[in-house]
Formats: sequence, C-alpha cells, structure tokens
Amino acid sequence: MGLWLGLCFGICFLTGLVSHYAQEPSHPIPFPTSPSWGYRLTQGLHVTTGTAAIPLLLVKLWTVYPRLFERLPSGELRRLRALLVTLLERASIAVLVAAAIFQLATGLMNSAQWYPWSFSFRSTHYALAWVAIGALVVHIAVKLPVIRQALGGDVESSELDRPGATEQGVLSRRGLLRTTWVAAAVAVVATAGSTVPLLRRVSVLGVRSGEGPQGVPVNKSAEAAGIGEQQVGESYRLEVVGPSGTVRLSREELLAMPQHDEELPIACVEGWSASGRWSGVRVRDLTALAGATGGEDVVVTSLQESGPFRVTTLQGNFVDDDRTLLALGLAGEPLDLDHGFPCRVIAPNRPGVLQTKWVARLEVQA
Ligand SMILES: Nc1nc2c(c(=O)[nH]1)N[C@H]1C(S)=C(S)[C@@H](COP(=O)(O)O)O[C@H]1N2
Ligand SMILES: [Mo]
Repeated sequence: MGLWLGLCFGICFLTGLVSHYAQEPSHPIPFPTSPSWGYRLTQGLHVTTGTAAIPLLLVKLWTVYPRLFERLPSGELRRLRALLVTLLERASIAVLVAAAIFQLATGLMNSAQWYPWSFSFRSTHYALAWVAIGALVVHIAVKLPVIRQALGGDVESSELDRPGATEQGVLSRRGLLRTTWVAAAVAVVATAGSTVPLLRRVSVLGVRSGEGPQGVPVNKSAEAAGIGEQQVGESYRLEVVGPSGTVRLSREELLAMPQHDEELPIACVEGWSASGRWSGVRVRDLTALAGATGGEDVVVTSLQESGPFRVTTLQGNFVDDDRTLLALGLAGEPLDLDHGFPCRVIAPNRPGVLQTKWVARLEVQA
C-alpha cells in the first residue's frame, strides 16, 4: 500500500511542479510548446494519481493510526534520547498526515470546482506540496528497514500486525489489499473520463461530461464572466499594441487575414480536457502588425472586467509558435460566445487557465 501511495504522491508532485511552472508569467527556462498534448497528459496524470491516492491514504491511515496514539514504552521514558527520537518521529508523521490530507482534500475540491476558501489555491497547494513531499522523504528514510523487510516478506505474514490483537479480523491482509485496489480503480474510472475520451461513458463522477458547445466543455460561461452582447457586437475592436504603435481590428478584418487550422486541446488544471479544431489568425502575424520582430512576450487582456484570468502573459516562445492562434472559430463554426467569441487564445501545451477568452487587447512587451 505504501509503495503505491509513494508512487502516486511522487507522480502527483512532479506533475504538480510542471503545472505550477507552466502557470508562471515568466519562464527562465522556456516552457516547451511541444508536444501540444504534453500538459493534457501531465495534468491528467496529476489529477488521476491524486484521486487514486485518496482510497490508498484512507486505508493506510486506518492500518496505522493506532500507532500514533501508542503509549510511549515506559522503560524508554527514562532515556531522554529515545523519548526525543520517538516524539520527533511522531511529529514528522503528524506533519506528513496533515499535509497529505490537506493536499488530497483541496485537490479533490478543486477538481470538483468547489472553492470554499479565500486563500490562493495555487500557491497554497504548491507550498504544502513541498511540506508533504519533504515529510514523505523523511518518513521513507526512517522506515527504510521496515519497508525492505515488508517488501521482501510474505503478504500473509502477520508479524507486523498490531500488538495485542487477540483474534483474527474479518478481512484478511490480502482481502484488504484487493479491496483497496478495487476502490482506487473505481475512483479513477469514475472520474478520469473528464480527460480520457474512452472513459467518458463510465465516468459517472466526472465533473465535465466532455460535452459543450462545439464539442468542448465550457469552464466559465460568458454570462458568469459578465460578457455582454454589446461588448462583442459590431463595435468590437481588437487592440494590438507594439513598438510601432497601436492597431485596431474588427472581427471582419481579423477574418480577412490569413486563416489557419489547428487541432489543439483545452486542458484545464482541474483535470478535464478536450480537443478541438480551432481556426483563426496566428498570434505572431498580429503582433507583427504592431512592429514585433519575434521573441517578445505578449500580455493578453480579456474584455472580462474582473477575475483572476483576465490578464495573462503569452511567453515569447508561445507567440513565435505557428500553432498559437487567436481563434475565431471552433469545429468549423464561429466561436461560441461561451468559448470566447469574438476571439480567444489557443496555444499548444498550455494550461487551460491561460487560454484567454474574449480577448480585447494584445500588448507586445519591450
Ligand atoms: N477571460 C477568461 N478566459 C478564460 C477563463 C476565464 O475565466 N476568463 N477561464 C479559463 C479556464 S480556467 C479554462 S480551463 C479555459 C476553458 O475554455 P473553454 O471554456 O472554452 O473550454 O478558458 C480559460 N480562459
Ligand atoms: Mo481551467
């Protein structure tokens, strides 16, 4: 159980680092734009391994919790050093357990789009990830002898069972393991359809059915973002600001520019993803109109009046990539208002949260 839990936490931690880095506004080492499905894969793994870890952690805690409250052996009480070591070990386990529960609980709530807290999810989940992984490494180091013995030993062996047990429990050790695998598998299959199309029909607990206008689910609707018809009507102009000045373009003028088609996914940090066929203008063709020469970051501002995703930074290597579009269409139709009409950013290998909808302004950074 511990081995699988360690594996899940390890994958979750590494893919979490990827996601955190991808969301930073500036990248000392450029975040790659290829493969276009990279973030879809890493974030899918992040949410899937996190989900699988929930039943694993619950069973693990159930099997070990009495140890946290075990009385200190009285013989050792007299020896200060032994007492200190025991207390330190319990404190480190308390930190591990608290951080692990916090991570899995907030992660689960996030993937269910439930944010009942006021702190920043990303920075808190990130900070606690280091606490959890640090405490886990200490825990593994301390328990290495026990781990080696257990992995090399027989599952049926009851040598490490609770001291003081007088009769056999209702569930055998193997039975408990099997039940846990089944629980973890059910948790994964019931939710992974949000990102694995083949599982869509069986993922009864998936937050996103994979359905939505033009075959792509909607994260925030135009109504929820406060986008009104008047903002996106005839008077709409995209503003492109660069070293040579400001260019204003209507939707018709954008449609008159060279159009390109790209098959690219929306991969939400919450764990759902879907691929779409987008059409529109290359962002670098647009920034070139305002005098950009390539390599510059571009700040994207939405028509949306407030909200954490109103302003995002499109890093230079994303701007330069031919697949990065200011999309005007999806699935052969004009973009649905809920997908960001009149136009939205769609770039390869990028967290969904940065694929800004209802774009009002592109500003080339010096
Ligand atoms: N302006 C704006 N753009 C936004 C958002 C938003 O709230 N406001 N949400 C983002 C998030 S979190 C995701 S996952 C994608 C989802 O795009 P979709 O709703 O077209 O599927 O849009 C992104 N673009
Ligand atoms: Mo998202």
